[in-house]
Amino acid sequence: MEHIVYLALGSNMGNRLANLRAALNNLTPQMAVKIKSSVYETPPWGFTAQPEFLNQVIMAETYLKPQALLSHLKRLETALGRAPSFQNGPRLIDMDILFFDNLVLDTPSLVIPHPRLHERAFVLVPLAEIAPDLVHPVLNKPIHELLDRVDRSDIKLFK
Ligand code: PH2
Ligand code: MG
Ligand code: MG
Repeated sequence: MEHIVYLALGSNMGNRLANLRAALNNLTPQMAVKIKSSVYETPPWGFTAQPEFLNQVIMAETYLKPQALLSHLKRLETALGRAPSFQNGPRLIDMDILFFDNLVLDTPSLVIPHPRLHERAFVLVPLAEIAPDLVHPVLNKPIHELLDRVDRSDIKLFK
């Protein structure tokens, strides 16, 4: 069965744009990227003494199941050169699963929808660009409404 997934990508080390592009190019053949948001430059959230991030959200199709998708993304992050950091610390490339169909999953290794997506303008701004009417399966609110509740003033289009 084909699944629809939304991923958040982030990078704040090295050539950030090249890191996002390399990540997208390497998602295949396990995933087919269908829609890409613009790239945004965003102030670091959580741990602020680090460089600004580039963030992007994509929609893709995949036959992978959630746990296999997570393994695929982790393997790719490592292959692209990501070294261990600390929670919310700097990273060469980060790929997080936001949504997986309408699935609600809560396991020690994987929580779907991403548990903090509704608090993060750096996710909601690019997500609202490509899927404003998508309904969050736990909060039962469309993305554009979730976006209305956060401060998006420091999320800049990157060009
Ligand atoms: N990712 C984090 C922590 N903080 N801040 C921004 N702006 N963008 C991110 O992608 C990000 C972050 C942990 O993954
Ligand atoms: Mg992350
Ligand atoms: Mg991550």
